Amino acid sequence: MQIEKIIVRRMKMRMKTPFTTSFGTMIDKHFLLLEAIDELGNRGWGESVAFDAPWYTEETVDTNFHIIKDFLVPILFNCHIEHPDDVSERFSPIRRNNMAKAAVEGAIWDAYAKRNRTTLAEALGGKRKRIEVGISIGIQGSLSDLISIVQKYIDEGYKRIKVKIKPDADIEVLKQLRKAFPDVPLMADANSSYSLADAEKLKQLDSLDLLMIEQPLAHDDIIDHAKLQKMIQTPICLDESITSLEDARKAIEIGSAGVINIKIGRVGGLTEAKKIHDICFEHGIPVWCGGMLEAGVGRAHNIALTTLPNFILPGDTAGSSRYWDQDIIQPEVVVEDGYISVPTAFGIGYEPNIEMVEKFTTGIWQFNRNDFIS
Ligand code: OSB
Ligand code: MG
Repeated sequence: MQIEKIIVRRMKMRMKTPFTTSFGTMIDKHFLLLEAIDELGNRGWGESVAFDAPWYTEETVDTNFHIIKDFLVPILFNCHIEHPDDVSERFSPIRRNNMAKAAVEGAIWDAYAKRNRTTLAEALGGKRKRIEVGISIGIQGSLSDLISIVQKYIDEGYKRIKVKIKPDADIEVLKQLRKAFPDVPLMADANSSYSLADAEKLKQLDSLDLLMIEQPLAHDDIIDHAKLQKMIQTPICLDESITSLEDARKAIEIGSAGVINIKIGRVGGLTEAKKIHDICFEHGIPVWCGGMLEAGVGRAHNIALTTLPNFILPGDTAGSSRYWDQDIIQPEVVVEDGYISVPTAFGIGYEPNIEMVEKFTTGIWQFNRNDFIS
């Protein structure tokens, strides 16, 4: 398989409702959309999940553009690829920049699946025909707003509710939520806003029967999470801290996490995501697929990954309509009764809606292999 052309689009989409975390509020989603075209004309699509500011990890839309244009595209045009698994190997001389790598690799996975007339899910080894979905809810202005939003999503069928917490809006909010919804599968995501000094406070979560607490401590920590896990009963789920198979191995070895959230972008692509899935499976650590407020292409990749057997907890990949007035794929991602049906068309299984893609494009760059071969 030879990649002949890469098209990179800079996109801007207004979110249906702003999304607030412990770091701030996102109103517009900026991201890169990639197309990789092989020598037979198969077109694969990938989406970079980096945000416009580096609060979640160090990457941004613009750092991704720089790394893709100046490093990843030249590598890609000067190598041969038998299988998408080769891509991460070719990119390994470039340190980190995982979301940039994942966007390129994702487009190649899609092109590869189309080339082999199979679905991306099958190409990855996934078997599930439908996946269970949960929802992640940003920090709200008031408790009553939060309760009515949770009720709305429960009514829509979502199987698990995740709420964002921060040090001045945490235990009391969760207590009230648990009181209002005694039986709902509930969890909280702190996005790294605590330290080990908050252990006593976090211990109070144990009476609330939460499925897990996601990333309470530093974005790059593994050690303190292991200490915290010995002090609290609520299972710790790592998100930001796991950027590779090696991170997952170490976290499992020292007991930092009972659960791992796998995000394709954070770990550098589907190949690495699969490896993390596999090591967790071997050690009895359940995983679920995290979300980055993706548009349709990124959402489609998440759905395909979630068909692997150890994705036994509902993920954050909700339906298109939770985020967008109109998504950039057709059909859109639809949640019915708390499930998304895995598409059966080849590749990512959804067609880009070119009219919408063009509507939200703010810049476009094309790279041809002929201009790069050395
Ligand atoms: O930590 O999982 C996170 C959104 C932006 C950045 C980080 C996170 C999130 C979410 C939302 O929780 C997931 C989604 O709905 O895509
Ligand atoms: Mg998280």
